[in-house]
Amino acid sequence: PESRVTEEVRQTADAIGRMEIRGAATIADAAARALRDQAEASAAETPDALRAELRAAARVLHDTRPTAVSLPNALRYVLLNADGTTAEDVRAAVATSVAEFRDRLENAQSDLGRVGANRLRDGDTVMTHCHSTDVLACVEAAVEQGKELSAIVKETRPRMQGHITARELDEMGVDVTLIVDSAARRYLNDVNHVLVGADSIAADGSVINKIGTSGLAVNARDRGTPIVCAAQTIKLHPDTLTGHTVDIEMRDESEVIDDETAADIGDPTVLNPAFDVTPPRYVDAIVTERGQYPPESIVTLMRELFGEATVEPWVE
Ligand code: RUB
Repeated sequence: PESRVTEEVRQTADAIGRMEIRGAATIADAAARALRDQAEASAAETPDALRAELRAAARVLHDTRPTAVSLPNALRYVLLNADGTTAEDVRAAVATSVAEFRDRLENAQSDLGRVGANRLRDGDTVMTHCHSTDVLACVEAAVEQGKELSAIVKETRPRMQGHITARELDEMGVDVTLIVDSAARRYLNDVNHVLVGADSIAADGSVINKIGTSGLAVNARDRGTPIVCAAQTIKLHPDTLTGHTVDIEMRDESEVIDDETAADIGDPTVLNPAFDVTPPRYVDAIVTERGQYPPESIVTLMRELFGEATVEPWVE
């Protein structure tokens, strides 16, 4: 089945690895679509052969980036619904579950946006880190309610996802100020809320998000500025219910420094972690499509949604 993984799936996996497709929710959406393309393009004649191909495609997608749990959660959703007694049935079941999954993702984001918007008041200023579609959904819903907002946007070294956030906020009519990451503490007194997204949420309420989130949260707590994490329930990491930790992706040093500059300064070791872990005590609230939770009680929602056991349907 490995050799039958389609070029489209491989291209999606490459694009996720290179971060052309990035952000937890966007990665989940692309992975689900890639599985649908695999099912459509497959020449498999039996349901078992088709399911084996889908599992192989899921493994290729799964092995791209380790931290955003929305990726395995998306793969699990589609594979567990790939039922049918003929290959045609399985193909149809995959198409239906991918469509369902994408609808749920979209609805979850707009429901979450309305919950998050209730925290924001007319005239508020928010500080953002990285680029999160869940965070932007909260801001957009607030703007649609007629609230005028300003934003202080951290540029987010090394990949500058803050630029994407700045553009999208500007398009919503939000007044945007861009700062370098290290200026965040200086401006925390000027903001009413810090809004961040999540790649994963652990059972103890820890938020795993873009590197720099934890330092920002500690500083926000020190300054008394509330920090809110906007994360759909697809960001809840089921493995953490059984004691597993979340892998933090280490990325290439070329994202931080080019070879020539590195040589000039004596070729130091360069570390480039993409994410960090913010302990629950520094987070005021996790906003989901099911409502707002204190981080410490997110575990009750996780048990309700996942039960105790996690399955990995892509493993052979
Ligand atoms: C993106 C990042 C985002 C979350 C949430 O990291 O940390 O805050 O993924 O995004 P990267 P969303 O740029 O390395 O993928 O709310 O869109 O799921």
